[in-house]
Amino acid sequence: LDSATAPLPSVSTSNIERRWSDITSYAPKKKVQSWFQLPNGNWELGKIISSSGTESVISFPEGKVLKVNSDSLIPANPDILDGVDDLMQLSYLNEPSVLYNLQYRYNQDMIYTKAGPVLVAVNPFKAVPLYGNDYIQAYKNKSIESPHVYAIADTAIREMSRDEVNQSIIISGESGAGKTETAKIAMQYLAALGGGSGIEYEILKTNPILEAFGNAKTLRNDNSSRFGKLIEIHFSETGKISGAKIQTFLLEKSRVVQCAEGERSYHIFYQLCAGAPSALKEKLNLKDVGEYNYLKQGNCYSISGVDDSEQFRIVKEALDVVHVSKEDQESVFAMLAAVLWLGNVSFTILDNENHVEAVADESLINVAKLIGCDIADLNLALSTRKMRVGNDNIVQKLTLSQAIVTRDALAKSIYACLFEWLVDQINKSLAVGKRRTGRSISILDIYGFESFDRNSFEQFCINYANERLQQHFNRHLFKLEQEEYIQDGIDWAKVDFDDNQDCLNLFEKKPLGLLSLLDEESTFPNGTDSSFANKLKQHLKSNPCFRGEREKAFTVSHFAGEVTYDTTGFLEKNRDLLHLDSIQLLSSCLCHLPRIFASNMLNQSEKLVVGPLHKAGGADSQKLSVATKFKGQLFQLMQRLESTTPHFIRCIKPNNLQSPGSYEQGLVLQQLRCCGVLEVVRISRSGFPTRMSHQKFARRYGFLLLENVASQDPLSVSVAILHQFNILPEMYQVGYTKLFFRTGQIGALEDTRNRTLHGILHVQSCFRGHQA
Ligand code: AOV
Ligand code: MG
Repeated sequence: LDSATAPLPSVSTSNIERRWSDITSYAPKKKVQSWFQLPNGNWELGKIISSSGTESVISFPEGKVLKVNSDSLIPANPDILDGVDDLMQLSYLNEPSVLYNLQYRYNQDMIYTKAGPVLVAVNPFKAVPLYGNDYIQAYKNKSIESPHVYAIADTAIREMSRDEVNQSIIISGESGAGKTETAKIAMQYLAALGGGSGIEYEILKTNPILEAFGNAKTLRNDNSSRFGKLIEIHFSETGKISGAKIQTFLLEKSRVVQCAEGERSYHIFYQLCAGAPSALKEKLNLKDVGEYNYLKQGNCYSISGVDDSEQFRIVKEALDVVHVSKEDQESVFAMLAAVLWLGNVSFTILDNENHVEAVADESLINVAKLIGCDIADLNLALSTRKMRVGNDNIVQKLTLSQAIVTRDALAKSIYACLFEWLVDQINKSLAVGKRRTGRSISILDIYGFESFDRNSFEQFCINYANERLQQHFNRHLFKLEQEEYIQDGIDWAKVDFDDNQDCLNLFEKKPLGLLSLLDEESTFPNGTDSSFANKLKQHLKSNPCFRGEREKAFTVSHFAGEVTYDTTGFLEKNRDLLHLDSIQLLSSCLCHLPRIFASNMLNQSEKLVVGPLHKAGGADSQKLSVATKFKGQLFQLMQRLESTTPHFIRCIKPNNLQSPGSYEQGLVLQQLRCCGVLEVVRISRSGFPTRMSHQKFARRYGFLLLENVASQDPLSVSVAILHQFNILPEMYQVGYTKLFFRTGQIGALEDTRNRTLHGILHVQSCFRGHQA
């Protein structure tokens, strides 16, 4: 029982964030360390030499001595606390101390630190020696204790079987902070522990595929996810992986046809052009990346340190593993080539009304050949539009700008359908067998918060998703926590946190929220981006999270900072219409993929509706706007996550250069502040994160009791256990229905229980051996 009775670190909540003037009152003689903020905003550690009244003299390591206002000093922790594993252990939990602790660890490649229940991961931007089989085994055997994604994944597995509750690992952070890498590291651990059936290998191979088709180089991240992903990994009774299911959210379609200077389109296009063997190149008429308009605009073709042709080989191999046939793979590549050639299709102007037809050049011919349709049909689909007027079908010629929009819409929808089709194929291959247990661990990796010089509809959706996710984080770590304490009659100090409900209301309120107004304007035939912007300014000007800007722009105060959105293109992207002509064209194709796409698209007419689908119409089924559909998906996602035990990982980007060894305090601090990490630590420190009902506690540990308890009711048994194990009174609280423990308390009990059980089993097997 050693570990249970060992002295426990004392937890104190009284000395959090004291200002220097408080400290000096009881330790005036000692040379205490203190933080002083330099004009550049960074903090420097100095020693107080003397202080009198409001002034202190402070000396810095290089011999510099300053006389400063005592109020500007913030107490530093004693050296012995340098680089602690968990920020909860810091005596002073002020911002410079937290920044310093993370930096101290980061400099030694210890990129993971606990912040109470949350794992903080600082992106190393280089290979760090923390992964692989030896580490996995060590975390499995618990021979390493330091914080790690592996430890989080391990806890998820244990809690899944202990509590019989599904688990989720929710990874958040700004663009480029390391979410996708972290998700892969977690998958690696789950695959290693739950492996055996071979399905784990397939699961890991979905990563290169989805990254090739759904990631791209942006100004923030060379491998930026342009879609959200939830992967649900299912486990059998015996703890083996039995299958998985991937759900994706809103792929950034516009990137296929346009991207900013210095950015790339989706990796797969460059991989295909660089890596296709010559026979395939010939068949698809593939040219150099520089020949394609869609790839030219970013003026960026390669990523330093990445070999696109080698990546192509890896993707093909992965497609084999998830059972996409060679024939289907070739169709996939043909569709990619078709998209590229579509971007090169040009138009000639026929009359002075600017009506056009497509030029019947190599590009048009190649597109027709690749998707398997008639050149004339393709030309008609790109340059005309059939309309019904009364009972007549009339054909309207398109103007140049309409034809370009039609062409790009076709390219975007072919690509989006291809992506969906791939996810479907992957899901078929990973399908959970019939003997599903319903136990699963889900990993959420979405696109991170983004703020560029110019932000459009895509950033609007991405940041809205992050806002929702932040609320989930807040709900779990603050609101629910506080409510649960109050309900169970536990004393505790309330901690304030930044609630982002106001910002969510700005998006979601009906009828006067950003999403509703966007949908309303999208359904008006005469609605334009400027009329939309004007409506926002008119209706939302009194909202504290909203600010109208010049011309067509507006600013939102997000939890992670202010972002100014330019409404140009909002309505078109939200409507996301594909003309019936294009759908009909695809359904007439010889190549089977476009036909599959078309049959999926046919049940979406060109009419945009807002709100719930009208089922009755039958044939006239209608299309939801992009924003409404996305909002629905996010609500569903949050509901699903609500039914799981969450494990949160916060990724932090230490610099904007994507380079190792650079830790910008200001940048890190801003991320720590906006995601509420410090408040989480404060809550956990003053709170009791582990809890168990009286019944469960009595059932689980009752057998360890050495003496019989007079009354068998769960509360009496529980209290007897607490006494027997000498759990200090300040380490737990007894609520009306549950016991609440400070961090680490249950661990010691679990160890004893496991050792005792192991002992019993050992005795039993010896006994059986003896009988035989
Ligand atoms: P993100 O997922 O958070 O951004 P990534 O996971 O793609 O960010 O990480 C960005 C880059 O940081 C990676 O390509 C790696 O080079 C590096 N990196 C991250 N984590 C590690 C690690 N543990 N070890 C080594 N390098 C790492 V976005 O998808 O843009 O929001 O939409
Ligand atoms: Mg990512």
